[in-house]
Amino acid sequence: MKIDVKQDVFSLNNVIAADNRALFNAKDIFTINIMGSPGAGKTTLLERLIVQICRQVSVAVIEGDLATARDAQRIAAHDVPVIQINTDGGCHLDAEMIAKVVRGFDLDKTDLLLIENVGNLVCPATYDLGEDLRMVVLSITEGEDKPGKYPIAFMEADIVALNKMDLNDYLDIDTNNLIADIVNIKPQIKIFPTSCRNGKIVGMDELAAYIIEAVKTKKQDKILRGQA
Ligand SMILES: Nc1nc2c(ncn2[C@@H]2O[C@H](COP(=O)(O)OP(=O)(O)OP(=O)(O)O)[C@@H](O)[C@H]2O)c(=O)[nH]1
Ligand SMILES: [Mg+2]
Repeated sequence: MKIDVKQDVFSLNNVIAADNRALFNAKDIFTINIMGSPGAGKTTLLERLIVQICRQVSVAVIEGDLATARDAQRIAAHDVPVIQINTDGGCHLDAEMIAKVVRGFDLDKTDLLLIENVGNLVCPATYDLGEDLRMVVLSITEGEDKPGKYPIAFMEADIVALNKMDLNDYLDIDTNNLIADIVNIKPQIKIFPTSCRNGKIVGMDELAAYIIEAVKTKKQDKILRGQA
C-alpha cells in the first residue's frame, strides 16, 4: 500500500512558525525562545530579568513544562501576564502550541514575549516557534563537556547564559574550556556568564541591557522601514 505523506512534521511546524513570526512582527513584539536542561535556571533567570526590565518594556511569558503550573506561578508572582502550556509528556514546545495560546495576551500592550521551553537540551532546538532570538541557559554544574556532546542547541542559539557562576569555586571544572567548547560550535555566539542566586547576582545587568536594546532595535527598524 502506498502511503502518501503530504507534509513532514518540521515543514508543517515551519509554516505555523512563519505565521507566528508575522503576528509578532505586526504587533512589534520581540520574542525569545529560552531552552536548556531541566534545572539549568531558566525560570530563575527569567524572574530576575523581569525584575530588571519590567519598568522599561512590557513583558509577557509562556511557560512550557510536561506537567504542573509551578513555573507560571513563579512568574505570576512578579505581576507579569503568563500562560502555562503543559505538553503532557512532550519534550518540546512547537509553533502550533504557541499559536493556540498567544492571543490570550494583550498583544498590543506587549513589547517582549519570553518563552521558556521544556527543560531539555536536545528536542526544543529543532522546532522554530517564530522567535527573534534563541537563548540557551547552561548551568556550569552540568559539566564542561556538555556543549560538544549536545551541539544542536548551541548551533541554533544566538546567546548563551552560562548560569550558576556563583558555584564556580566549588566545582571541578574550567569555565574557559566550557566557553571554548561553545565558541567552537558557533564562533559568533554571545555568552553571558550569569548568576541569579539572591545575594550573588552576576551578569544580569549586561543581559538585561542586551535584551532591552534588541527590543528597541526591532521597533526602530520597523519605523525606518515604514518611512522608506
Ligand atoms: N546557585 C545557583 N542556583 C541557581 C541559579 N539559578 C537557578 N538556581 C537554582 O537552580 C534550581 C533550578 O532552577 P529553575 O529556575 O527552576 O530551573 P529551570 O531551568 O527553570 O528548570 P525546569 O523548568 O524544570 O527545566 C533552583 O533551585 C534555583 O534556585 C544560580 O545562578 N545559582
Ligand atoms: Mg523552569
